[in-house]
Amino acid sequence: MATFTVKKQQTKPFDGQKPGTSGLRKKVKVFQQEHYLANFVQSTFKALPAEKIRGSTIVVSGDGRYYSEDAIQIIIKIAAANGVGQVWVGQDGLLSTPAVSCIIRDRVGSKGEKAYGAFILTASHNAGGPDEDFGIKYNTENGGPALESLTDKIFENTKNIKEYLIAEGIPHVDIHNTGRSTFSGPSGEFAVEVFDSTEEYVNLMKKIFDFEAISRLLARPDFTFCFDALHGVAGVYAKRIFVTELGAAESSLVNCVPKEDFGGGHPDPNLTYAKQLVKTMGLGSPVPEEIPEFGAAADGDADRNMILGKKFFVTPSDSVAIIAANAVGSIPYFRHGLKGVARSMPTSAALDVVAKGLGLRQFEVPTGWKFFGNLMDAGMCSICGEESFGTGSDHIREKDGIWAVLAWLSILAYRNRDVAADGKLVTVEDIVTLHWKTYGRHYYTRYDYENVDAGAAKNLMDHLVKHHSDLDGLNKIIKDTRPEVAEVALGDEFEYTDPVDGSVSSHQGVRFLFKDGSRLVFRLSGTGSVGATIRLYIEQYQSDRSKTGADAAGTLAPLVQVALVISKMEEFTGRSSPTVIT
Ligand code: VG1
Ligand code: CO
Repeated sequence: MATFTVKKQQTKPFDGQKPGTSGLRKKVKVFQQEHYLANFVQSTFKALPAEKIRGSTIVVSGDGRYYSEDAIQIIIKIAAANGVGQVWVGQDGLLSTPAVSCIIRDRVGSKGEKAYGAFILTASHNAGGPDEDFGIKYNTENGGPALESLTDKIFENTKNIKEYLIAEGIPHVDIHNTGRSTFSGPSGEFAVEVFDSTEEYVNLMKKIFDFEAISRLLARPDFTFCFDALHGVAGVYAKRIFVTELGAAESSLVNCVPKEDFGGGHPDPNLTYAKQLVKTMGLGSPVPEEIPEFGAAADGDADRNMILGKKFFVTPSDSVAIIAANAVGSIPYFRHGLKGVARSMPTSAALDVVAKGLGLRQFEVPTGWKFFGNLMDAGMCSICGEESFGTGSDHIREKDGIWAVLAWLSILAYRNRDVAADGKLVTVEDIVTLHWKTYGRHYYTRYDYENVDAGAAKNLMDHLVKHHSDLDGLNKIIKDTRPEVAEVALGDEFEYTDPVDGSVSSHQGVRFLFKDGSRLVFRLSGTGSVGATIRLYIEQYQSDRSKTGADAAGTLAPLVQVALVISKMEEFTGRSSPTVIT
């Protein structure tokens, strides 16, 4: 057994190691600076209770993007030096973000031990490769992202760090073959265990869903299926679940081999970046002759999802509402009912209408999955979602792309359980349009202005806040711009008080709530790596069931124009159009 010693390495703080909405994300070149990653990891260990770290098990893995393997080796050495007893690594360093959450919660080691926390190596939907992004985030014992109280501590530590602990004598650990390597250090044995990335996660999915019912759906000759992993880590799980377990054809999987640069694309499942899938599903041009009935994609770390029907896009805000409305009958995990539902503030209120209809508790939290965790731990919420293509439930404490696909397949399987008299398949579009007819429709879109000058973005937000103190003036501008748009009834900055621990998160987005239920929300992204990204969320409710089938862009055009005028978007940012529309 190799032995190691612990070295105190001198270092200096780096600016800007503040974790954002979901961890620390920077260009790979920034992470490659000597001591940069080590500083962050040491600052994290220092923010955690020493007695919990001593002898603990920590998970380290991610979406396999460029720099992951180097990062894993560095973290192993720092963990060993900080007294961690064991590091668990998914084979090839691959674990999806939802799988990490599942590993923390469900995996039991050979001595009955469980993981205390995890470093997830991902910048999620951001591009990868030597000139693109890397990221790291820490998840805690409940399997969810570290809360702000912890990330604030980590950030404070990064500002004062003078040295970090690193093991000397641990060779490069093989992470490509499963097995256990052990080392002997000053405080005893230290082990690295490499395990199959899919097993626990697949077992969990089998407990939640009726795999036989989904297999029967996939076997129908009139049901065709397509899944695009955008070269992210989802491919590993898709192969095992959709092909091996559920019997889908291998050819229904696209871009399912993980690549460290995601094949040069943005691993972001939306209409802009999932180009190939969008075309396959008949939403681009030219429209193919044969279009699958169901298409889905996931992001780099497989926590996001996009659901498409034949020539049909399901907005993420609708998706979570529809899953919630159909969960109890279609998904065995929910057969005893839902404890409650939750959405992030900018997500459309489609979920609220379902909650009201079903008499469920409902919560509105700031952007970022960490805010759902407390509600779920307290047994207050079963299903939650974000407009940013994130959907999930209390089976883990992260959003879950593959889960969302299985949830949709379950709903389709259930709706198609008795072959209808005419034998016609109930499609994704049928399910969504029927939902609108029952609950009304929330027309919705999001405009992103990426890589805007940070000062300009701040000025724009300040300008918007000023409108709050003069709603009459604001309503006059709106009337002069588009008289058909309703008046603003309330303007504020969203503030959230966690009902479980009472913690308050303020400045979570600038809101304008209109008298007819429409909403405009502006916020700055917390996941970008350069400059600022302004997100503009636009929502309009149509309760008249006969008007739910209109074109979304056309319906929202007046409200969009109002948003651009009241924010002076072009004046502040110099941008006449957004980078991405979702
Ligand atoms: C974005 C989304 C947010 C999501 C976060 C992490 O954050 O808006 O809803 O939780 O990304 O998703 P922001 O601060 O850039 O708006 V993931 O899949 O990138 O971890
Ligand atoms: Co992600």
